[in-house]
Amino acid sequence: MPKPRLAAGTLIACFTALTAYAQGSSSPTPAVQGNAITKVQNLPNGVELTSGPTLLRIIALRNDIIRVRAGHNGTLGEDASWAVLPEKRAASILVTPLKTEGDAGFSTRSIRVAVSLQSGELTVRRADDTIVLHESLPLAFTSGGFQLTETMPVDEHYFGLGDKTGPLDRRGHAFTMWNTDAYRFQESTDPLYKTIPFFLMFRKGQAAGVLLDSTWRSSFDFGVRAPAAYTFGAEGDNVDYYILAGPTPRAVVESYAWLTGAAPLPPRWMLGFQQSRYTYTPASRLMEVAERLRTDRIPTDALYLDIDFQDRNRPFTVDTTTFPDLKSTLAKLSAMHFHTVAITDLHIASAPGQSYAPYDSGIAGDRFLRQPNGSLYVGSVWPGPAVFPDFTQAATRAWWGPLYAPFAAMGFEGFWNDMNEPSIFDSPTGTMPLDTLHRIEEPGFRTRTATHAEIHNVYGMENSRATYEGLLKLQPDQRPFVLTRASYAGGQRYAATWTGDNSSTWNHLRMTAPMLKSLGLGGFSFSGADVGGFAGTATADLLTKWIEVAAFHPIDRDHSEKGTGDQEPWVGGTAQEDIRRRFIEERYRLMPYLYTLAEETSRTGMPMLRPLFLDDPQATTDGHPIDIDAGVESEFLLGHDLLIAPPPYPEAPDAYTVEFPSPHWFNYWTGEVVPQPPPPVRTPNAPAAAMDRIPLYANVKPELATLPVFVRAGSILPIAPLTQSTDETPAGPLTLRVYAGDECHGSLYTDDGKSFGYRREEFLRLTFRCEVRPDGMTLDVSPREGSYAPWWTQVRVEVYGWKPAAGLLTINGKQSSASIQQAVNALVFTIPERKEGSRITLR
Ligand code: NBV
Repeated sequence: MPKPRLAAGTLIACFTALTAYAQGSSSPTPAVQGNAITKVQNLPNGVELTSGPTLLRIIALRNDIIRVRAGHNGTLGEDASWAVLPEKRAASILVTPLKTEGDAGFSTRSIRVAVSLQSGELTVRRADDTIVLHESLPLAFTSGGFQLTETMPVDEHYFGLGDKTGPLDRRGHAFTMWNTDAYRFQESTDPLYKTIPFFLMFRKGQAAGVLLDSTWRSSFDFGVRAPAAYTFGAEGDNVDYYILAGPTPRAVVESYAWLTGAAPLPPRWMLGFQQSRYTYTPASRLMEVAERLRTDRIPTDALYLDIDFQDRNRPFTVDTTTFPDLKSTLAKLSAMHFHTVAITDLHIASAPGQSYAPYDSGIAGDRFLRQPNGSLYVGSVWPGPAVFPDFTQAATRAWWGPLYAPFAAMGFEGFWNDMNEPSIFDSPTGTMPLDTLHRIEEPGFRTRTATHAEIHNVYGMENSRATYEGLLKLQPDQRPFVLTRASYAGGQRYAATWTGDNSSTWNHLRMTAPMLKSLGLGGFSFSGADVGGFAGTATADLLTKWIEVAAFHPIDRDHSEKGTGDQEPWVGGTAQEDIRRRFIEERYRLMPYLYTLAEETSRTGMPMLRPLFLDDPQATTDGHPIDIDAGVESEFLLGHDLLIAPPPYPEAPDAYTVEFPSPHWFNYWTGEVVPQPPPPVRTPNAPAAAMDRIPLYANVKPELATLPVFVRAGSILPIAPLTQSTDETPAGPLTLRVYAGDECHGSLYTDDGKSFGYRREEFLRLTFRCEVRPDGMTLDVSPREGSYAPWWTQVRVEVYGWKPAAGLLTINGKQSSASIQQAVNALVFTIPERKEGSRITLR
């Protein structure tokens, strides 16, 4: 290969930039002779390098996404993945080989990939020369595994890794990925239920991402072992990771969805309030709860049946003594507009000769995991001794799916896959032995036997996949609802999730925001935490505040453990219930906005619940992510437009500061503009300098009955009349709340909420724009897109933050006689819905 020459100044500039990047790293680029590159082969889409026994291949899937693979015996590992879609792994673009002395690599339109020939270290830069990632040590193979070591700039912050507790910013913390039944987890418990080995780096307003595609036990250390380096690696030796160059956090999240797939559009009822308990039994208790929800007018969509509805805890059975006629119970609930979800754990009771169909058919088809000596693996869980389906075989999943047929026919509309880490009671590790054998028989994979050490982290995901795909086969035109506890990267394609067995404490309420933000960054937009807490009994105030906050979570499910006090919305008296009802009602009014967000997730991967930096990476003047400021961790965005700001310590009566990621906001409840604050008070918690770096803040005094919610200026929110379930057609006009501001816009997506008709154009999409001009305000409602007819015939428009001089309203060029009413902080008028769209002018 000809060695291209570059001006010496360029090399010096690069070195200086790297040193500045590390800022404090004692040895930014140690020369490790042993890792010198001995062979370089440029490929049309990347480069292949050899260093001793190590083979490294870096290819560009897109201008902004590269895949890095390495093997240490002169070959690469198997090119297969449970997380990354096959067509994405096969994507490639043409690259330009690097012409920098001392480096091998390539450039695309967006990035430059360079591997030092001397040390083997990889550096990825964006076209603007900012550094995406820079190895401070070359890739190292350890016994059976590998580790990557990257320079950790002092002002870089790390987000993601999915199901994790602790501060949203992972800097200064280390984590393990090993799916674990973490009953009663606490703030520093690690690992938890899911493995999402994907994180974002954020520095000076720019973001990038890394997906480590390894199902083996993996670890991530952001400066714990070495203060100037972050490391990640896994126990398996197949090095396979992706670097996503951003540079916006939104681009990183969308790239991750491009690689692993976005969560499919859920049935609309998933977004309603859900009531659960371990367990509503007997049937009369379930009906009592259902009836009370309706008589107390607590809008609700879903009810759950936990393990005690089954015969001796055996999955896919019914305890007919407590549920003598489950079919008619479910029919009654359905007539009351409830959707009932059944738990179906994956451990199948080991019950030979007992006519237990899942066991018998599984044995007949050889569907269960075996030990190295060939005998079945049996572990004790809820049903006692149990066997475990071998979900990494397509044939096992095809066997599992039909087990749902009688339950779907009975009237269950959703299914819940619990305990699928998998959790085993009689094992010292809480899970099955690492040498338990799984069989991979799967399109896209080499057919082979793998140990549990390799499959453990993907086992729960393949369980939920079997459920999802099985339901799709049984009911091809019904969107499945599957809730899973364990999963892996990409698992969002099959199931929604929740944060597992939290506790009924104020601290656990506080932990919900960072946990759900992190899950959302990792593809799991449809997530929730047990409202009121699972373990323990919530006090009335805690349950109230939790219901308030969770009204703005993607999944809003009240759930509690066996043996704890009641936790339904009426518990604690009518004063508390009235507050709780108000918030659940508000969720239902916001349903058009929520459903529009869910559709956005399914199209782009953008999570419904977001950290503030995701939409506003440039919020702060010094480029730090606003979410790391004290107290801001509890705030979250619901979509681009709503900011929810619970107290950072929700039980404390102290006033607190809400920070906003952009300068103009309205109070959601009153429609008032959030005023520019007086000059900051210099207290230790809110030093003036910190406040100077953010666009806007407000001081709030917490109260039990209120929750600060704000709307971004320039939003248009679609709101519906209140219903008691999403099955009900709202009666009355659609409301558009227009909050005057720059780039004023909004949208609405709807469809039948349950079928795949939307793939056949049976949806309705509208976009709204408003503009304030010197001579008045215009509001444009786009023509209808899609063939689905709206439920409204009129649109009620509420305008906040702007007043007309003359009070004249023109609709599509004609002066309207419709009256403009002055409500508190808003102008209100009603216009007819029109298929062709409308232009409204206010003067
Ligand atoms: O099935 C019972 C529970 C369930 O309610 C909970 O949500 C799961 O996370 N399950 C765990 C097993 C027992 C936990 C003590």
